[in-house]
Formats: sequence, structure tokens, C-alpha cells
Amino acid sequence: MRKKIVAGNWKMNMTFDEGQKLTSEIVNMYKDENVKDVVAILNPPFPHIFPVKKLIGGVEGISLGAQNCSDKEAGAFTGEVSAKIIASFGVEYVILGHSERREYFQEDNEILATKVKEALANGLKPIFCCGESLDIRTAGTHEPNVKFQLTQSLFDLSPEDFSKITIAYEPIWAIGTGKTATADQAQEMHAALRRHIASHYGKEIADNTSILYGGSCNPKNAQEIFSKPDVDGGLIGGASLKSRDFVDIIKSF
Ligand code: 3PY
Repeated sequence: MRKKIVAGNWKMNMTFDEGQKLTSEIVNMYKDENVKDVVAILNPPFPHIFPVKKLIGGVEGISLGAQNCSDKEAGAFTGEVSAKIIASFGVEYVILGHSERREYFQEDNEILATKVKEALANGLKPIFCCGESLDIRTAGTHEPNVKFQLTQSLFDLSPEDFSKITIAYEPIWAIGTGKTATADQAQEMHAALRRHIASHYGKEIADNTSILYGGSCNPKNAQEIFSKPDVDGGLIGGASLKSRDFVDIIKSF
């Protein structure tokens, strides 16, 4: 049975105090409101990792993730943070391949393949983002385009390693724009990606892979999107910065 996951991507937001307040509120609501069967993952900027980890403590069902890791193992790479360093702080997940990293930091499928391997070699579980631009959607080539991102960055992993991957489908035209894919558009792409995974790794692994939807997901639209059979949760941007909204999204299943 695949996991239901709601991951908050804080992006480059939150001062120390704001991050502490947000985390405490989420942890308290998650516990008080008796949330069950949904893994919540907080993905703050790097400096928050250790203090957020302390606040999460041992609350079952809440995990910690980073937003990126270096493709390099270690050494003279000023400003970079390796998968090994991240893992040593007790982090479980790492978001890789977000469209903002692809666009602003020129991360291509090849670099992402290296990052995925680095993350896995250090015991981190990648949340691998994929998605198409508006031009590609308009041209109708979105399905092969997004499948190709998986093929290039993930399909030379062993079945054992691939089983540690969570996919996040985030249409670029829905990120930070307030536009959301319809629940049917999300379902169509998620089902296509699951078939693509099955064609390479077999049905069992495909059925066990959580595929999250991302892109302007909020408490108003989450329920409809999460009701689709191949949507296993969400990667949440802006709404993950408000505790009430984030926990309401978690409770949308
Ligand atoms: C969004 O919801 O806009 C995101 O980019 C989530 O990663």
C-alpha cells in the first residue's frame, strides 16, 4: 500500500522565529486533531533543519525534508550542502528537480540523476519533481515530456533504489500562478506516470510509488484533487506557510 503524503515546500521563506512558530503550530494541530495515515513532511530552508527537527521530536507521521542537495560528495564547493551533511542531521527526505531549480539554477535531467544517486547513497529519500511548461501543455506533448524527465533522471536506478522515490508532478504553469490543474488533468498525468513506471519497473513497484500533485494546491481544491485514484497527496507551496491551511490540506483525504 502506497503512502499518502503531504509535503510542505517552504521555499526561501520564514525567519527563525516564524519557522519555529509555524512548526509548533503544525505539530500541535497534527497531534490534537488526531491526523492519521498521512505523512506530513516539512521542507524548510537549510538553517531551519536542526531547530525544526527538535520541534518535530518523535511525533509519528511528521517527517523532515530538505529542498535540495549538492550533486557533489564533499569538498571545496562554497555554499553547497551535500546529501551526507543533510542526512547527518536526521533528515529523511529531499526535494529534487523542482521547476524553480531547473529554471533558475539550470538543473537538467542529467545533474538531477546525479543528485538522486547522491541522495540515495546517503540514505535520503528523494521527492522527485517533474512537470511541463505552458508551451508544452498547449502543444499537447506534456505526457511524453514529463515521462522523459523520469526516464532520464530515474530509470537507471535499481528497483530497490527506485522504491525509495516519491514523485511530485508539478505543472510549471500552475506554480506560484494561482492556476491549478483540474483534478482530471492531475489524474490523467499521474495515471500516465504510473503506467510509465510499471513499464520499466513492473506493476508492483508502480502501485507502491506515491505520486503527489503540486502547483497552487490549497485547502479549497485539495479534497477534489486528492480524491483521484492516482493522486497520493500534494507538494504544497504557499499554503504550507500557514499552519491552518497546511493541516487542512493534510486532512483533505
Ligand atoms: C507550489 O505549490 O507552487 C509549489 O511549487 C510546490 O512545490
